[in-house]
Amino acid sequence: KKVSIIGIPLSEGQDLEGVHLACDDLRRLGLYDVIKSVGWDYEDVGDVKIEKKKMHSNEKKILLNGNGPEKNDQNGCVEYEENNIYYNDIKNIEVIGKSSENIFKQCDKELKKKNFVLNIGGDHSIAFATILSSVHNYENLKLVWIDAHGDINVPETSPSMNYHGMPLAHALNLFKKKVPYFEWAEKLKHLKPENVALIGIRDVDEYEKIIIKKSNIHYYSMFDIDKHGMYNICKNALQKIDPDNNSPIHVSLDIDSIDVLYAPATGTLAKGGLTYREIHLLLKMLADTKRVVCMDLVEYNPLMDVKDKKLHCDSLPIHADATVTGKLCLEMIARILGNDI
Ligand code: DIR
Ligand code: MN
Ligand code: MN
Repeated sequence: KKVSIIGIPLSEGQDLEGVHLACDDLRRLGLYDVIKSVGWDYEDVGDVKIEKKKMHSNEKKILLNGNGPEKNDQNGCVEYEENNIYYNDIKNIEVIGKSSENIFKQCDKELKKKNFVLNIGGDHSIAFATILSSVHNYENLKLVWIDAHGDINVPETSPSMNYHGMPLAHALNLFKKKVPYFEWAEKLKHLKPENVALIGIRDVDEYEKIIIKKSNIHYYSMFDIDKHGMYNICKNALQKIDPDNNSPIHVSLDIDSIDVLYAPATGTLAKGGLTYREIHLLLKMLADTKRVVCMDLVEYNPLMDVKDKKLHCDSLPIHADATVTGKLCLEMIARILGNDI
């Protein structure tokens, strides 16, 4: 029972400074002790090399000018103007594409050891490479993507041109054109939509909604969770993606899925998120499958975190200085590794 820890300080998929500090922050707050305390060995393989490039400030392009993508054609199909320029205009695509190859290789190496691979971001951009690694190593891999957002924009529909809003679409091979600096991935197996459950969504862009609805992924909005409760939602999601209960699972956890009250330190806050109990129940149920092989923990921005009030005592060996969101991250890691009460 060993965890491979991979730090992935990639922050170029979004606009804010700080998300690259998460891996070192969690190391400092007690990551190793927490992992040991729930009965696992660990191997920290350090940080993946991010291929930095000096950026000249690129003016935000208004991409959805004119009519934007057609959304009312007969089949409910999303049609959009096809134009190469969009793909080169994904912000920081060179850094992200080149670094993603490094991420893929490191993740692949760790998965081959049959360790539980813990990828600590960084922003959600890292997930294209980590997921392709998991798909590459595990036949029939299933994905549980936990997020306030869909992250399923394609360049033609993205309102921000930030790549962290697109990695799920990219991993599903929904992009219509080749992406510069991602040539290394072109021959790799991608994800199939029926193997994906997207849980917690509540802040989804106009065209993303259409993509989600027609893509054949299984999706669960906050309303679904309100109505049926997390226990039923998680049971249903697992039943849909893995009816035989025997497939390996990759969990991609965006900290912004959780309510601001419990996870204030992230760049794109969306009101009305998962409660403390809901995220713990979800991770507990996933852990109980004993089939989670890899988890991404992304979008934690230590620069935005707030002091923990310490009104409670902690059963985990977390550093006394831990801030609210940092502490939650460590609790969630313990939970996915099987911390059961
Ligand atoms: C928005 C925000 N949907 C975008 N996305 C994310 O820029 O595409 N925020 N992932 O965390
Ligand atoms: Mn995300
Ligand atoms: Mn998000």
